[in-house]
Amino acid sequence: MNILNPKFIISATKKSQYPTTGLPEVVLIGKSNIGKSSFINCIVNRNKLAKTSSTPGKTRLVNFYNIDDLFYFVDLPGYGYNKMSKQEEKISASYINDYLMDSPNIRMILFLVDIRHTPTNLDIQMFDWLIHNKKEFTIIANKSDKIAKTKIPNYISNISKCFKLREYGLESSIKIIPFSNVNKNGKDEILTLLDNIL
Ligand SMILES: Nc1nc2c(ncn2[C@@H]2O[C@H](COP(=O)(O)OP(=O)(O)OP(=O)(O)O)[C@@H](O)[C@H]2O)c(=O)[nH]1
Ligand SMILES: [Mg+2]
Repeated sequence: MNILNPKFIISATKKSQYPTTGLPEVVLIGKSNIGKSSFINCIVNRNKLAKTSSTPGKTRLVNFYNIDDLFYFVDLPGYGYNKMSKQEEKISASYINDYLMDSPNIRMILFLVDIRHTPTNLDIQMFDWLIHNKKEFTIIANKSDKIAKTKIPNYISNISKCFKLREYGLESSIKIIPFSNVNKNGKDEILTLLDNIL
């Protein structure tokens, strides 16, 4: 896939604002500051299409990007940003929930976690929610530039253990892809995945 014309469409606060073209949607979920917005920029080869920040809590709404009229990237707010007020947290959670619960066009869910760290309690909650709601998803182990290449398999198997993939019999159905927005590790694999599902 060679992306030529990615366009920002809308920052939605309610379902009535979601696009109605019926194009498939590829959605990014994960904790604040994990690199969801950076991931979109990396895949579409633009530095500033999606707004990113070194401070967590940058993305607050449901952002739709039209990618060459082939699909939408949907950038959701992150969770677990501890400087958010309870009220803000509730609003963010409702945006995430509303979108994931009943968007008919979701084709692919990319669940970003930090390759270096044991998934947080909120990551585990998100994982359980996805499983419980029978959502198919792929885990992106981001920020792999921060660890030695030779150690990547160890970190991936730690994430797999924390999510109990083997125990749940999910080892073969849920992929964990090491990725980096900095050195583009994993980018080709994602582009191939997108080609295959679209
Ligand atoms: N080293 C490294 N830094 C990254 C990577 N991906 C993102 N970052 C940095 O992490 C910070 C957060 O990135 P964002 O893309 O804004 O994160 P987000 O998940 O969209 O965050 P919210 O909008 O708060 O939910 C920025 O400073 C990025 O430069 C990566 O693969 N490697
Ligand atoms: Mg963001």
